[in-house]
Order: sequence, then structure tokens, then C-alpha cells
Amino acid sequence: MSEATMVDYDGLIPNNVGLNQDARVRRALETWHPGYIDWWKTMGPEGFQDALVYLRTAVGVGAEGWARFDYVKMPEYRWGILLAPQVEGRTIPFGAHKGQPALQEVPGEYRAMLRRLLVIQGDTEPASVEQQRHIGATAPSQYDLRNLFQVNVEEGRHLWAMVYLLQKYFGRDGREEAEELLRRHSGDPDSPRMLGAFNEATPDWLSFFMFTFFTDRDGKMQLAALAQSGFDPLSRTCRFMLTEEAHHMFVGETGVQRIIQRTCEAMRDAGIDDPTDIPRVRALGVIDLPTIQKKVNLHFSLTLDLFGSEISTNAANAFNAGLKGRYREDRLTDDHQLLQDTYPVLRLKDGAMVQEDVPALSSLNMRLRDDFVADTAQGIARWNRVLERAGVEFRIHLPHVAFNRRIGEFAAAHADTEGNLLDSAVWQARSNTMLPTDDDYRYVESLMLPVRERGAYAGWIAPPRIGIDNKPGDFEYVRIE
Ligand code: BYC
Repeated sequence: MSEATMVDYDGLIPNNVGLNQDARVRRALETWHPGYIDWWKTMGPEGFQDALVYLRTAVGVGAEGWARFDYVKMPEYRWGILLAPQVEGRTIPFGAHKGQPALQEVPGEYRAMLRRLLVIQGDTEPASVEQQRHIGATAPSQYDLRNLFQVNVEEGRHLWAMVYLLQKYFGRDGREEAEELLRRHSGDPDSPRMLGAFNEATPDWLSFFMFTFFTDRDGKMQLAALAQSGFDPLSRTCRFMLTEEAHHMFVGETGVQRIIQRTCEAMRDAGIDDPTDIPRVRALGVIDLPTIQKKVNLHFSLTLDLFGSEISTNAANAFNAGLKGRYREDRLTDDHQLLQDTYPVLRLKDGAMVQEDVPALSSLNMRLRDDFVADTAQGIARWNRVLERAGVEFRIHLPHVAFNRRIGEFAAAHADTEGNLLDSAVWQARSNTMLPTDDDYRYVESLMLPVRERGAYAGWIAPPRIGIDNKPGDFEYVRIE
């Protein structure tokens, strides 16, 4: 491993940013550390703080061989500060300052904007750990339990990543924000997390897999946009976070895929052809496909809200400032300033949906959301291939973007999953056919019985094709003493 990609594991806080030569920031992080550990123990995975979990820990930031697997007690996980290597001669890739040297410090005029972006990003990371803290108790296998904890510790590390940037570049303000990140809690009526979806409950494993499929993918898109940043430390931080994020997406996609597969197998064995015969399918102890579709409708719509308003001056300002780019900005071939360009935005005008060409700078949230929808659709297509191969006459669909929205153009309207606008009375009458009902939740919850034996899986989910770190099927992923 080259020196640029090595991580220093000697001090309290593993890092590749030379913390040893930066006493001010090291002290700030070391002061924050006990509060973080306290937060992890009280708000992190409940009931497993002493378990030995087979986790990967980053040991470098190079392309290959960046992680090591071993048994770790989660509170002893080595959370650290890891930035992708600096690119020599990098310039600001977009916006008003395009072509100037990438920023290594924060210009005064952009402080407030950057701080807000870092705080929002930072806020989501511990929020997801809080949301998932109870579900370890009902894990369908050791394999899944271990994956949950891997996701959790890495979300914890992503909080460290944002706290480092806040403490290094924002002095006292940054230290205060870092404290606040531990003070707000998911679903807390007095001090909730900042964005809507991060205050929703994660009551069961179907919800967890849907969350990692949809909402972690918002994380991927937002991090990809921030990885393009002209503020170089943010770009480098997000580039490395994306390396870890890929596994989270894998957990969500394969989790739902394995549920679909198991349902298809159980239906076939019982000779059930009609996937909408919910009572018969549920009698088999598997999750019926219409309920999976309702969960898709819910999590997709909640996640679309995370992209903010379709038309946003905040987004335009962040782009102009060179702070937040577009998805894969470096692969786009326009002028990267967008002053003359437009982008089509679906809007609600006089009670009807119309497509309107809007200045491209103002519609960057919409554009990122469109990229998200395209990325999501690929995963859905892979789920549908499982149904196709099994010969089951059912396909999962993404609902219309106007369905069940709280933020943006469609927040004020009701629409069904096909995008037909509905009045309130019709919405009230029909929403339980499109969103999970209490009864659906109760059924899914009734399946959530823990399976702890090595190599065993709950009856509602198929085993994975291969183990983590190529381990055999009966590998002990979690040692509970
Ligand atoms: N809920 O101009 P607007 C992840 C606020 S997930 C509540 O429309 P803007 C992860 C907004 O703050 C990725 N409030 O939107 C996933 C603003 O308030 P102020 C997280 C909302 O600013 C799983 C006002 O409404 N990272 O990493 O262009 C597990 C008007 O805002 C919401 C980021 O999001 C909402 N949904 O865009 C773990 C990247 N939406 O300032 C982790 C950083 C908007 O007027 N954040 N508001 O008081 C951003 O880029 C932007 O802040 C947003 C919003 C895209 C979120």
C-alpha cells in the first residue's frame, strides 16, 4: 500500500489526514469522542454491544485491498477519518469558478452554505443508526444481522467524516454543530432529525431492506454530487464514503430480492398461481408480493422528498459556488456552468400536471432526482427478473413521482401510483390500497422471529448466494456471549 493511501492506526482516531500534526483538530475530535461512544451505546444497536461481529474495517483508501475483516465488538470499532487521495492540480469542475484551483479552505462568502450542506449530510448518518437500533433482535439470520451492523458502523463512520470537516474548517461553529449532531434524535418530538424520512420508524426487516435500497441510494446520489465539489476536502471525503456505500445498496437490493425469491418458491411449492391471493400466500409464512409493492410505494415516495423542491435557489447557489455538482458531473459534456440551459420539470399548474422547461441551474434537485429514479429502476428490473424466472405473473413498479409527496411541486396534491390526481375523499378511500396498512405491518411483524443458529434462515427469506468475505454458509458471523 502506498503512503498516500495508508491509514494511521496508532492514535485514538485512525486517520489518513495527519491528525498527529494537527493538534487543534485532534483535540476537538478527541473531546467529541466520548460523547459519540456514549451515543453509540445508548442509541446504537440495542442488545448487541458486547457481541463479537465479523466486520470489515477500512485499513487504506486505495482502489484494492482497502478493508480487513475480523471479529470486533461494535463499541470498539475503529471509526476514523479517511479521505481519498488528493489529485494533483485538481480544479473546480463546475459553476462560476470553474477552472480555478480546487479550494483547500472555505471562502468566507460560502461558509454558511457549506456548513448547512455538511450538517444535513451529517445528520442523516446517525439518524439511520437510530432508526435501525431495535431490529437486530429479530434478524432472520446471522448473515443479515452482521450486514445490519456493518451498515450501522459505517454510517457511524460517515458521521465522523462530516464532523471532521466541521471541526477542521468551521472552528467553534463546527464544534457546536458536531455536538448538535449527537443531540438531535430520529423521531424525537422536541429535537428531531432534519429531513423527513429520517424520522420514520424502521419496524421490521422488510422496512430495513427497503430503506437501504431506496434511502441509502439517496445517500449515494447526494454523496456523488458532493464528491464533485470544488471544495477538495469534501470531494475526497465523499469519494471514500461512496466506496463503503456500495455495500449498503447491496444489502438492500439483495435483501428484497431474497424475500421475493422465497415468496415465489413457497407459492410454487403450494401450487398457488395467483399472487394477489393474499390470505393463501400469507398462510405459507412468506411476504405476499402486493405488500412488497406497497412498501416500494412508501419508501420510494419518502425518499423522493429527500431531494428537496424541484426548483430550488439553494441548489442553484451551491452549484454556482462550486460546492455541490451534478451526478457524475465529470462525465457530462456541457459547459458545466448552465447559465443558458434549461431542464424539463414536471409541475402542478392550475390543478394539472405539465412539463415545463425551467432554468437548468434552478432545477438541479429535479435532475439529481431523475438520476436517482433511473438508478433505482435498474434495481427494480433485477427484482423483476426473479419473478420472471419463477414464472410468477407479477411485476414490481415504481409509483408515479407525484404519489404520496410532502415536499415540492406535488406536496399540495393527492395522486395515485399512476399519477392520476385525486381529491381528498378519493385519496382517503384508496390510500390503503397503495400504502401499507396497520394490518400489513402486523402481518410482517408476526414473521419477525429471530434466527440465531449458524447457517439458518427465517422461512420468509432465501439464503444469499455467497457469504460475506467468501465465507461458507454456516460461518459464525456474530458471536453472542
Ligand atoms: N425534509 O430549496 P429546497 C444519506 C428544507 S441521505 C425536511 O427545496 P434544497 C443517508 C431545506 O432544508 C443524503 N426539510 O431544498 C441515507 C430548506 O430549508 P432552509 C443526505 C426539507 O436546500 C441513508 C427548505 O426545505 N445528504 O446520506 O435545495 C442512511 C427549502 O429547500 C426537506 C444530503 O441531502 C426534507 N425532505 O435541497 C444514511 C446532501 N427537503 O435551508 C445516510 C446535503 C428540503 O430553507 N443536502 N427541506 O431552512 C442538500 O443538498 C440539500 O439540503 C437537500 C435539500 C437536497 C436536502
